[in-house]
Amino acid sequence: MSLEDAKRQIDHAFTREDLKGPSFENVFAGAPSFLRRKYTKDLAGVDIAVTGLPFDQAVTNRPGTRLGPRAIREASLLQPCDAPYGWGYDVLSEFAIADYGDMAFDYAMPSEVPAKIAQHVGGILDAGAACVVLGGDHSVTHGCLRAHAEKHGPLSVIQFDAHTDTWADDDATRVDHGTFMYKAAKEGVVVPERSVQIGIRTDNPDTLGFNILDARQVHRDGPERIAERVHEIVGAQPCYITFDIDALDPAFAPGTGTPVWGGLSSHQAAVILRHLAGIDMKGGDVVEVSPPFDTTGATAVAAAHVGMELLCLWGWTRRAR
Ligand SMILES: [Mn+2]
Repeated sequence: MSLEDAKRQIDHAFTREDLKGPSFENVFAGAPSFLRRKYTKDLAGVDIAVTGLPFDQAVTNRPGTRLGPRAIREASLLQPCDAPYGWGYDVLSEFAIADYGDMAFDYAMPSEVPAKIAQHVGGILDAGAACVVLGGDHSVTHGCLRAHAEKHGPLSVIQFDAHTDTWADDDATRVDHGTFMYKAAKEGVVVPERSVQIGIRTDNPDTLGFNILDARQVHRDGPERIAERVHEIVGAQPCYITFDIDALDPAFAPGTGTPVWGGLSSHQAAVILRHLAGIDMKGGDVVEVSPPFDTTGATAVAAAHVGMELLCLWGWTRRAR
């Protein structure tokens, strides 16, 4: 398809014939798939499937992240006409990326959701695609970690967050966005000593052995040095990146359930992510965007950029091989 033909087409989410390539559809029009990728359940030939997990019943404070995937998709429409800044390659043109849509589940059965997520994400991985998730509250990461550990073994996790999410919780029927990392560590799907939590600025005396690079360290040492530390901790281990948007300061991401001051700037997060290039990232997510509290849309824009960076990180390592 010529560039001119592409520009005349609309609704690329459904009409695009090639899974690869940029999109020049009017940003303000048409059906909003993530980055205008094809919206499909057919994973044949797909390198990365992006899927939404619109679940928010595990929050301790303000809800609304069930509306996150839709808002992040819409905010992503600003990006797919140019190669992503600073990478030197266009992940959208080199890899087949599809929008797999959202997971179906019964909203009235929250205790079933983590297992459903593991099944949903596991199905994507079994089809031979990698998976990038749009949340949803942070509890959705638990099922994602289980699915990835099932395929790749125990994982290093790189967690951007204001909170460690390792508060003790030994009740298997509870679903809680503040305790899922405790459960994931106890289950053995993550390896705390080869994992790192970045941007933390709430107190939790029991670290469970996770490495913590708190927000003050990011401000003191700068994002390049923080990325170096992450490489030292994670090494060549298979890893999963989970980005809670509340890692960013409320000035940059107000639309989230549990905002905490003193956080990362979007610049610091962008530099850290770019400097993680080379890690063996198997999958990732961006979570905790709550559109009802996102009065300017800035939070969804930040999350859409994080989503793009996750695709770039995955592609970088496959490209190098
Ligand atoms: Mn979190």
